[in-house]
Amino acid sequence: SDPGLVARATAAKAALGDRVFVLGHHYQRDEVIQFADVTGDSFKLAQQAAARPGAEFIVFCGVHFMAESADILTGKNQQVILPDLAAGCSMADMAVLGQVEAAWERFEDLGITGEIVPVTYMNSSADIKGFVGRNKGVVCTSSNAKRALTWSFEQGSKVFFLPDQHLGRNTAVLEMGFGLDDCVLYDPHKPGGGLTDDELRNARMILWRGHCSVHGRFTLDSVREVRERVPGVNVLVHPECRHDVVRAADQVGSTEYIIKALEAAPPGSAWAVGTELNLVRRMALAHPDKQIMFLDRTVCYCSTMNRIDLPHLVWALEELVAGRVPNVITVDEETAANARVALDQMLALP
Ligand code: CIZ
Ligand code: SF4
Repeated sequence: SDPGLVARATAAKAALGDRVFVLGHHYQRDEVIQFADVTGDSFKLAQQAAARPGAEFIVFCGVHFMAESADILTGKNQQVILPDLAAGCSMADMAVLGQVEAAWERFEDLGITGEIVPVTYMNSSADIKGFVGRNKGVVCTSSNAKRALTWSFEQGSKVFFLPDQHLGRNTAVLEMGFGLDDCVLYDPHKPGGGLTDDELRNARMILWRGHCSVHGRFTLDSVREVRERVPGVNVLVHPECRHDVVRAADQVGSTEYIIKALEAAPPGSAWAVGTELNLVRRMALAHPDKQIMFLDRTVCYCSTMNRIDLPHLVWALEELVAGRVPNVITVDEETAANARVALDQMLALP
């Protein structure tokens, strides 16, 4: 990265000292990660921010929903800053509160809301987490999705899973023994979600039609191609990948699971990894004794994650040094309180 910018970021961070805490998501660029005080997935980062109440400024190098989660979990004296406001998440944007409320009204008309537990993946807006909290549901991450579903099926007979259809389907079918025909897909762009009353009455998993634009791009052909090219390769994918891809893989797991699996892998072993490219490249560089490659060379970075680059980070830090607080992400009190209910429920999962 540009030595001038590296020097400016270093100087600005030093000038701010403990007043600033920089969080770096695993999918961030190396030029940004080098300035992170902690790296992690979205939930770990939000918790780390909350664990440092002395840091007035939390600079979140990640995407919008993650900065919202950090604001929900941190104290009032802490301000969460997103260095580029255009860093959103296409998956989170696929579930808008009005659409989700319209779906819930449809379920209410059918008289089935009493049986349904709403579950939302961490990768959703604060509004959606608030909706789930108001309706006695739970948030989940890709590490605890099975525990969240197990708990939910103790509370009711159906789950309304938002916004990632793949995480919902993969967890229900591959980890909990559900059939594919227990799952239906609710499409917010079709009248009534594109489902008949009977389909909704019979379904156990009502999956929202959302997906990750990065992980959703790996295909069964990606898996076949790498197996042919690299005999003995281990295929390791994130559960945001499509169901057929996860089924064809050797291992599936969250970002933290992927990192640990690659750390523990024996020297000389070959790994094709189906997750975000910045992370895979960093893991390949960190473990030169292992052959770590990207599952499909045509799939690229998460474009919104990559919006946070060193120039944006330098700008945000220098603004803080100058006494201005740029790009603050705030969640209104009522939404935050409801979202906290759903997040606390996740933390209380057995
Ligand atoms: O795919 C993502 O964006 C993930 C895994 C986010 C997260 O929760 O850290
Ligand atoms: Fe959203 Fe996918 Fe990018 Fe994660 S990798 S921020 S889920 S679009």
